Amino acid sequence: MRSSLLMSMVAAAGAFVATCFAGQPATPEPVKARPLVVGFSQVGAESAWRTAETKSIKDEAAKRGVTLRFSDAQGRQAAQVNALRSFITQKVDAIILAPVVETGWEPVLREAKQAKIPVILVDRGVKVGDESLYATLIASDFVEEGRMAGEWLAQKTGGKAKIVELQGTTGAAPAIDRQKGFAEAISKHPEMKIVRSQDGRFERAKGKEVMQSFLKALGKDGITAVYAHNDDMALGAIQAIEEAGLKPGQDIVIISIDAVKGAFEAMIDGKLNATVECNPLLGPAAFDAAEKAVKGETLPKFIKQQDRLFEQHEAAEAIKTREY
Ligand code: GYE
Repeated sequence: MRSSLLMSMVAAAGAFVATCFAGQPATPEPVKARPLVVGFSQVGAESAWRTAETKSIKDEAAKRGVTLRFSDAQGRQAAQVNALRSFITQKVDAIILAPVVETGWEPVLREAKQAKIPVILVDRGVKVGDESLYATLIASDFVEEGRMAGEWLAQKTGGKAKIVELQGTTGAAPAIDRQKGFAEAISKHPEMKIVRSQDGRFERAKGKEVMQSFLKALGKDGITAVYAHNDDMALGAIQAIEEAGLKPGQDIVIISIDAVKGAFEAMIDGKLNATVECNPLLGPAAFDAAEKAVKGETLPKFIKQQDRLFEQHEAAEAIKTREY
């Protein structure tokens, strides 16, 4: 009696253990992928465009659970090189770089490559002999933007203008290329001349200062148009023009690039005539690229952003949906 009870207890226990194991998966659950650690070396905070780009990248990192190491170089290439070296020492998974100028990047990019850390370039390109030093460039075509601005101005002025040019940071890809595209477009119009051209560092205060010096040197009749490589400098120039007793947008035609909110407000006020859009919301594309590059996927060398031009008459409607 006792032994049969014992035997049935053993059998029951065995069946219980068997059921437990039958419910277990054959292989252990896959370990969840570790969130990426990404270093972002930003140029600075010189313009509304730049602030919008920083926000887009920070927001997207937070959305994806990416740990972002952020470094602001305050416009100095040396500080960006230091930031990249520190990201390499920290063994980040990927680096996002918005390079202040085009040249001088080969050594540090080679160090990143040796450490097998992919570098995603955002918004500005670099000049390197070896394209394998970066995974991709996500940016606008700045030559095309300059061309659009030049063609628009030719149409607006009937091919006749005394133009002053406010250039972006010397050596920066958008300054070089926006100058090139614009010059190419107006070269078809012999009566369109650039009478002065100077670096305004993409900053509003500097744009104003340079415009003041242009007005002083050339007088009120010496300038009929302003071409600014970004909206912030155009907004600074508008202040200088008003302080000189002239009507911006009427006495002097003004076109710039970026299409930030401030430009739409100035167009609604009739002080800016047109702006060429340049998309700063590069966060989603940058992290898509970083995730692919970390997995070892090959990316196209240039992921081009699509831009368009806005005129005054479109500003009131367009401003309602602008995100930056
Ligand atoms: O147009 C300007 C900024 O690199 C495209 O940099 C960017 C430029 C942008 O500061 O406002």
